Amino acid sequence: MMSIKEIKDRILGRSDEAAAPAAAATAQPIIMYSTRFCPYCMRARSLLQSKGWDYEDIPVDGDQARRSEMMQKSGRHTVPQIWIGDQHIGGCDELFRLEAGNQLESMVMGEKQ
Ligand SMILES: N[C@@H](CCC(=O)N[C@@H](CS)C(=O)NCC(=O)O)C(=O)O
Repeated sequence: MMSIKEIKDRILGRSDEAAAPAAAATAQPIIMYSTRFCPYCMRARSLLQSKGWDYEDIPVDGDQARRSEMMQKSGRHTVPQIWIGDQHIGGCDELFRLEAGNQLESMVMGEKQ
């Protein structure tokens, strides 16, 4: 049975070794700038975790330098902002669009985009 902490961690999209199984490495690295409580970030995190993929989550909550870096790299100001390899794919909506179009896995697991 899951502990209250594990249930909370799941809901909040946190992952630690106790709460989540080890994630698998991907051919293309996945990077996501996010904030902890943004619902779009939580949805994106949840999709990536459901795939079992390892990804780098860069928190920008209260970190203006990181947020500026995200804005400069993406040209956008909302979170999340996600990259697969060198390719900026956008936010949560775009991530789910790729999944719905069966393109996400091949981008993540492909050698080149
Ligand atoms: N369509 C975007 C929506 C993202 C979004 O609106 N994120 C909110 C946080 S939940 C945000 O960054 N708001 C700050 C702003 O609009 O400047 C996506 O799918 O990622």
